[in-house]
Amino acid sequence: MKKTKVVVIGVGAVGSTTAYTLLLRSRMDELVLIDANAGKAVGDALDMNHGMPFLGHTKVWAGTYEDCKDADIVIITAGAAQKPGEPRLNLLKRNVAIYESIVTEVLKYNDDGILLIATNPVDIMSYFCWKKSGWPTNRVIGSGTLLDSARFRYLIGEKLQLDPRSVHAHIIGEHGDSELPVWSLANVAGSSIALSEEEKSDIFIHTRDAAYEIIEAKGATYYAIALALDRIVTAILCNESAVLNVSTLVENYHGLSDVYMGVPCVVDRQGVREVLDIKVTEEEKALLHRSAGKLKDLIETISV
Ligand code: 6V0
Repeated sequence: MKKTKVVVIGVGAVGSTTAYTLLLRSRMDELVLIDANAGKAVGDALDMNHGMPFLGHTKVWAGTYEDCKDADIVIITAGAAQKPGEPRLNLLKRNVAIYESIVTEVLKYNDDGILLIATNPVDIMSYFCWKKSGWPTNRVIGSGTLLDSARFRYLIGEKLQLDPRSVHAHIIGEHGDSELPVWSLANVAGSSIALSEEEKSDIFIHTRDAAYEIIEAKGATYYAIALALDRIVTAILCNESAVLNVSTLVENYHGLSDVYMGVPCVVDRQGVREVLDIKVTEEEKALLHRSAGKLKDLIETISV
């Protein structure tokens, strides 16, 4: 049987935590770490290999782009970190420049894997990778609003004193400031969520602004995004057909086309098998259009 292989490009806070999470859960046979800072990848691989007597069979090594050959999934978490006071647009341009070289290198060795993007702004970086790679959209996936939806479910669960796994609720649109909660579909066991408008607004604000709060407290966020990426990898490798709010290309979606954003998708071995056409209210639709409009404006600023 063919060995399953996952490559993580960019083993900073997010990449190394993701790699470690995948390893703990024995998601693949082979795990390759690549970073511009080669020493970091070498050190992480050594450190992880020393845990093998407690774990099992996964082969981990610090590799080169040649190791992308035969990879089932290439996760890209490489990126320039935002400097204090730096506009988002600057970050976008720097990350697009980084991705130009990364995607070019990956494509030399792999033409049938799945690209899983986490670098911010994730919807734009995913759109860039789709265009640059020429791969079908199902094989270029952004982490989208999966993390935001998890934060949302956690906070609703806290409020209702329920296990967040029993809360079904979605954040869609941009992974960022213009994202929106789909309260009209939020439910527990099929019943809508009985919270006041004030409580709902408080939950959404804490969902949307969670990253700011964590970055303020400790400089970066990485545990929950690592679990979200692990969730997507599992849905792909185990051919689960799981419904996950990943970033994908939408076409004729509530009147929106040619933009990547977070929406509920069926994820299986092919990647995004299907985009689910959920029902939203007129107000939610207007917010979704506003979010997509912002993403489209950002896409205009990059050349692919
Ligand atoms: P970090 O800790 O600075 O790690 C970035 C890594 O990328 C470093 O190890 C760099 O050496 C490496 N790198 C830079 N350029 C290259 C290159 N050309 N080739 C290979 N490696 C390179 O950042 P952190 O891990 O905290 O964040 C990484 C990205 O994830 C950022 O864009 C974050 O904004 C983004 N996040 C996305 C989330 C999501 O929900 N999608 C959540 C959290 C963070």
